[in-house]
Formats: sequence, structure tokens, C-alpha cells
Amino acid sequence: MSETIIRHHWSGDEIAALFALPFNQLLHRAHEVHRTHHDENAVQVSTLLSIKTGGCPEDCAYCPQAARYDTGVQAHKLMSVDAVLVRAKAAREAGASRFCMGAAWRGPKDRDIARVVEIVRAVKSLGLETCATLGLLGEGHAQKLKDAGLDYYNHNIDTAPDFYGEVIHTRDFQDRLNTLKQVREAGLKTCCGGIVGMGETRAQRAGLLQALANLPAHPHSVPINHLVAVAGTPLADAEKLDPFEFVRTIAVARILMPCSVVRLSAGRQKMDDAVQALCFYAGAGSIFYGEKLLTTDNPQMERDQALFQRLDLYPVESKSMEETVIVRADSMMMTDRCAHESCEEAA
Ligand code: SAM
Ligand code: DTB
Ligand code: SF4
Repeated sequence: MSETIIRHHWSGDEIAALFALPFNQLLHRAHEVHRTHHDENAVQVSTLLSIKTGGCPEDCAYCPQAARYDTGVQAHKLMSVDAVLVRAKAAREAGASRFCMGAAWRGPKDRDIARVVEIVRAVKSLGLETCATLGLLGEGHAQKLKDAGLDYYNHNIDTAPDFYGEVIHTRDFQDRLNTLKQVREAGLKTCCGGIVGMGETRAQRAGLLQALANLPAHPHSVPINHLVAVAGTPLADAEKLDPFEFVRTIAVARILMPCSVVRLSAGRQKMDDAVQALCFYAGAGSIFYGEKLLTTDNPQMERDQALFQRLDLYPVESKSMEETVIVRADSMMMTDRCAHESCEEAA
């Protein structure tokens, strides 16, 4: 058992100072936090499926599924329950513990939610954890998904508030926060992170992490995506990010949100195994597993299996975490809940 202060009021200066630490010092500190709260050899494995692909009316500059960009993505309407089940069973057999379903919508309509509810019920009945990412939710949608057995809702804030307007113009940062509030209030677990490597500054990477860590509750899962630069999108030629800066971002996320599971998300296909190993050391405790993310390539399963073997990592259910005692930062924080289930019980 260890004592941890879960903080929701990180200042920009504090986060900038973490980013500026000598690399080895930052990694050492992040790893200490990691192994205090998590099994450092365990990696939670999620598999993604795009259940509704392309044709999206939004203008997210990174996204190959926006209808307005010519990216060669073939649009596909919402998949049937049976077709999703085939893919979910295959993911379970391959060793995934969570099945994440993505839809290229600005947000679902009521009739879409009714169909996704059927899909969630069916996937849940296989014994998999379920996650959905459907965009901005309308009145009552989160509750319907929760009632269907959905475990997690993924909704990324994507980048720092002061960079958001340079990347997306069809919705604003506050829209994302509103959906996250609805997700929390319905009792769904939140999966919320962002993308780096979009040409943002280090201060903006810090701003993304600050916005995540200062949410009313730390997300249960924090996906840190490296931009997958896709031809035809406005960010196709984004300036390359130093891989060690990506590792630093994982490390700082680990320190700011000690009980959350940080996911080394998109971008692994082009990432060296050694860089991935550093990400696991820095505190990544989850990956997307399977040959495709939503529309872009992810490492072949054999490559990931070999990497796990070489690094003595093993896939686990997201529930198997160590017990931790949470010491509140101050009395104003008494209503906060740590993302980690056993921490909630101990708090
Ligand atoms: N349409 C919904 C939405 O935007 O919330 C759900 C699907 S959307 C594809 C899910 C997330 O994928 C985005 O929030 C973004 O973080 C991530 N994403 C999309 N394109 C990406 C890319 N090219 N590289 C890295 N991450 C990407
Ligand atoms: C998240 O943070 N990353 C995933 C998942 N949540 C939905 C999506 C990555 C998408 C990468 C681009 C593509 O494959 O279309
Ligand atoms: Fe649409 Fe989501 Fe892609 Fe934005 S990220 S264009 S909302 S699918």
C-alpha cells in the first residue's frame, strides 16, 4: 500500500518543469509512480473496430475519415450486430480484454444510439469489456449506453485548449467537455486523451496533459496517440516529433494521473520497438492490439507478441491493479474519485 495525492489543480509551470527534467530523471520518476500503482510488466490490450467508417462532416485536421479530405478511405454505413460479433469474437480469441468500437460521426442520432445499444449488448455478452467512441453525445445517450452494458466511453480532448482552434473548426473544446460530463454522470468509465505530433509546441503538449489532469475526475484510460499522418489530410506533412519527446509525454501523463491507465495508442506502426519499450518503462500500461486501428495500420499481432516476449510483458484484464490509498490533496477535493477502482474503495 502506498499513499498518493491525486491532484486536479496542476499548474502549467509545474507541468513545464516536468517536461524539462533531464530525460533519465523524468523516466525514473515516472517509472516509480508507475510501479507504485500498477504492475509494471502488465499491459492491458484493447482491440479497435471501426463500426461506421468515413463520410464524417467534421473537419478534424488529423482525421482520414473526414468527408472533406481526399484520403481514399472507403465510407461504410453502421455494421450489423452479427458482423461486429464476428470481429469481437476474433479479438477475444486473439487475447484482447476490451473491444473498442469507433464511429465516424460528429455525434450519433437517437436512431443510431438504438442500434449501437444492440451492438454493445451483444459484444458484452461475449465477456469482453466494451468501449465506444461515437462523438458528441445528445441528451440521454450516455445513460442508454450505460444501461446496455457499455464499460468505457472514449472521447478525446485531442489537444491543448489553445491549439484546438487550429486543428478543428466544426466544434469547440467546450463541446468535448460537455460530452465528458455526460459520460461521467451516467457512471461510464472515461477514456480520454489526445494526439501529439500535430505541430504543437511542448507548452501545448503540456497544456493537453494539464487539461486532462485537471478534469473533475482523472480519466480511467488516457490514450496518448502519436499522429498517424495520412495523405490528403491537412496534417499529412506535419513536422516530425522527436520520439523521445513522445516518451516524455507518456512519462508526464503517468506522473500527473498516477492511477489512470496510460495507453500507448496510435502511431506504433512507425515506432521503433526500443521507443515502445521506453514508453512502457515511462508508464504506458495499455496498447491497441490488432492489425488495424480504425482505418490505418497497427503492428501485426506477431510483432506485438514478440515484443511482449522480449520485454517480459504480459496482457492482463484492466481490473488487476494493486491496491492504493488515496490521500486527498485538500478538503476541496473530497468528492473526487481516483480512476482506479480499488483506490475508490480505499478512498
Ligand atoms: N468521431 C468520433 C470523435 O471524433 O470523437 C469518434 C472517432 S475518432 C476517429 C476517435 C479519435 O481518434 C479522435 O478523437 C482522435 O484522437 C483519434 N484519431 C483520429 N485520427 C487520428 C490520426 N490520424 N492519428 C492519431 N489519432 C487519430
Ligand atoms: C484513441 O485515442 N485512438 C484510437 C481510439 N481512441 C478510437 C483511434 C486512433 C485512430 C487512428 C487513425 C485511424 O486508424 O483512422
Ligand atoms: Fe469525424 Fe471523429 Fe474523424 Fe473528427 S475525429 S473527422 S469527428 S471521425
